Amino acid sequence: SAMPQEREPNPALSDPDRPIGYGRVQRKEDPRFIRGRGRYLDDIVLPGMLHGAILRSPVAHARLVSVDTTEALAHPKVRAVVTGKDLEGLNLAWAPTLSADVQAVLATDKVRFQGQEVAFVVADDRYAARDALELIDVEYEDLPPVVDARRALDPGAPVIRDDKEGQTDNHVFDWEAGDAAATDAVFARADVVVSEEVVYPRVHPAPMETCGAIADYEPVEGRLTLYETSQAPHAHRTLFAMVAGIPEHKIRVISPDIGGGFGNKVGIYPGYILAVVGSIVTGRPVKWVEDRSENLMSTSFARDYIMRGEVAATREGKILAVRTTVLADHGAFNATAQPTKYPAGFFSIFTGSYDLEAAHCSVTGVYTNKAPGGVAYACSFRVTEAVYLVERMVDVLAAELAMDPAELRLKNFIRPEQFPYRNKTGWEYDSGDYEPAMRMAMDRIGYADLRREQAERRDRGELMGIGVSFFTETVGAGPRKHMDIVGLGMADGAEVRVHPTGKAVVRLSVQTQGQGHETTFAQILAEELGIPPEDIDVVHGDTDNTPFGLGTYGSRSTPVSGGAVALAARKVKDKARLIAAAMLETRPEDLEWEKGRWFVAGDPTVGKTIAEIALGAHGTVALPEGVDGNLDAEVTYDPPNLTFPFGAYICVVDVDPGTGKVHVRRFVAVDDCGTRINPMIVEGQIHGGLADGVGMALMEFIGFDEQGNCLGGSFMDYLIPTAVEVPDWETGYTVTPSPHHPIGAKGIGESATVGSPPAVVNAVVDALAPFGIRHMDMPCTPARVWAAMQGRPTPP
Ligand code: MCN
Ligand code: CUN
Repeated sequence: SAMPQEREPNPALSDPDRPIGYGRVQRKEDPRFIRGRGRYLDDIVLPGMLHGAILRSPVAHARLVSVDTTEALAHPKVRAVVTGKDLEGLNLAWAPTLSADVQAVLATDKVRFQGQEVAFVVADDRYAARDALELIDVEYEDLPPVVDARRALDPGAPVIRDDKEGQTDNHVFDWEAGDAAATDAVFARADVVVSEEVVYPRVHPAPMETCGAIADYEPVEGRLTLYETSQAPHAHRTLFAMVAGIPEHKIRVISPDIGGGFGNKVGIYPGYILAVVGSIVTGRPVKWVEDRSENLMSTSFARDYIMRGEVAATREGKILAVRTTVLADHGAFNATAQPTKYPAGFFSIFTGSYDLEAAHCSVTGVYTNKAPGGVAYACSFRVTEAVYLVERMVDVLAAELAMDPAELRLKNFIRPEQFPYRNKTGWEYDSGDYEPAMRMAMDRIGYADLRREQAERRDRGELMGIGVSFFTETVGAGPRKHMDIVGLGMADGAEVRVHPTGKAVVRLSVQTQGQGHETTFAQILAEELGIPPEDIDVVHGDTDNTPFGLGTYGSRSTPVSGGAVALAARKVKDKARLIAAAMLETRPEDLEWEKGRWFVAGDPTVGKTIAEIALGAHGTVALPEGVDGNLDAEVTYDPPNLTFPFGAYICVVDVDPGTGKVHVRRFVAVDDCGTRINPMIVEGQIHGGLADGVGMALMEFIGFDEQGNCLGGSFMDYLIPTAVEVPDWETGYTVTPSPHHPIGAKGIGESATVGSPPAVVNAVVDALAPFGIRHMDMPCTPARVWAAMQGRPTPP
């Protein structure tokens, strides 16, 4: 059972010994998962359920001449075959994306990336559906593909999106932030300017469970029940209502247990829509689950930013300004998920943790013949790219100035008294105290000793590198007045009910994918009401049974829904006071609160616990005017600002001079996410994100050949780190509460993925310094490191 195991000070609260709802409690969901009782999408079997499979394009760019389904339809187990032409008739061939573009559900005119959806087969079982795909005869007429984003805007480049009226090139958007003129002026007078092209390659979230859906359309009542691997069930329901024309109250979206999302399950994929079409056509439930290659080749990739970074500084190492131009590869459809007003996400926070005089960035998005997506994989809406750029560039500057990279950072931090800090591209950092985190990381790893060891090893010809990174994250979107996705304001709901016996249920609009919401959201309520977490049930992932909200991504659950839970609990507490006063025949003003109980000021023995008050609310006591007989409350929380967690990471690597293989020897991570609800879960989030970071820095990569063939379509080619490739993580923390969040908490879910790649790459580059290397692009595979040491061109 969930017993208190450790009590940690929580400076956000008046009593520093009080943890948030018992602190390090074990995860309520784990007994279910450990015993094989998790219920994932593929575990769900509905009576009469059919199975769908998608025929995908083998080529990256081609005109679709014909699709002949005759033979597939003749397969004895096939119930339906759907093509783009069929969807055109239903006005469903194209669906809106989350970024005001459209995406083909099934190709009608052309195929635009390898793996694009061309036809959908519904059959009695998964095997028959797959067999029948081979019976479909498609004629393609090859077109030259656009693979290199740098060539996408060349005059004469093939126009990928000739479906869009007025689209005569492969340009998606231009976006800028900051003050170009002021920045140029600072650059013009700076002692030192460094510049580097920094590429954040295309990677994939690659969750253990791939994406899938089961659609169950009931024609008599016109009801659609849609089981989906979705991080945002409510937003999906609204979009389905808008696209499919099914009234929203007749759609129920259920997200069961999710085996990892990492951003991969934010969007609505053609397969989800096709499952719905399949169910409408056949009158039976239809399940569609993609396989690993489909997942890697066709669903939301991440990054793919080509960045030119520039830093202006004084000779003493004071950073004055940063400037960047970015080419963003968006693939064949602009399907990235981010707040509407931010076409390049939150990339403009690329000023990092430093106090600057000026900054400017411009981002140009282009279409290429690659899978769509763009924002996914613990990205915090492109903060990942921003942090990587600035943290790589600070190291480039350190090399130029022959300064220690940790000292250079310490010299330039935003100082504690400057918070709330408005940066030069318009962000207001809520709180921060950077130097102690940096010092703690340096102490923990023994920074000065390591530098001495490195010098000795270098003398012996050994390649040891120490990489430092310091990041500021920005998570918790809204506020709704500034942020929306396709017009839906970024707020989230929570509903609390205290049952007559004092047990409670809290219903959330966000959706866990492994982050432990069933535990931590119970802890927030436990903290506020004094009901033990084991007596609180957390309900999510079912639009019929939870309040509306935009869902889990951008580490926004704690900042937004967590705020909603705390405020709903406080409403319950206020109401409990009125009811307790009625029960005790006293005035509400005469009552005082201690955790779990209202009592008479001056006579602490006279009081009512939350459980007693709940029973009273549902009992026979006469309730005051305007108080109805329950102990429930609901809140939709519109956060006043984002939260800005931060951290200091230091990585030590050894590079084999013979093979170029990088061994990560140590990794120290000091994180600050404000008030920590459950320190164990926070550490788990950090461990996972650090592994992601090592993976991206050293091995993960979705490459393409010149024809646009995807080279990362299986786990043989797309390498993800295992326990063998990662060190034992050494973590530490500081606590700088968010001043505007109801419990002072900031998000943590993406911090380590954002902050760790630069630490690893900085370490590799530091190890290679004897070769005069100042930068190399991820992933630092043995082949690439070896080539860099030989001064040869980078292999793919
Ligand atoms: N938490 C806490 N104290 C804090 C902050 C967070 O105890 N100060 C807890 C939360 O209550 C929650 C967990 O840590 O249980 C993560 O919280 P939060 O930072 O709010 O992030 P979200 O819950 O919104 O999760 C989203 C985030 C994202 S965007 C990606 S991508 C990612 C990540 O979470 N995907 C994950 N971590 C993941 N972890 C797992 N296991 N699986 C994924 O798919
Ligand atoms: Cu960007 S990946 Mo997470 O926000 O779901």
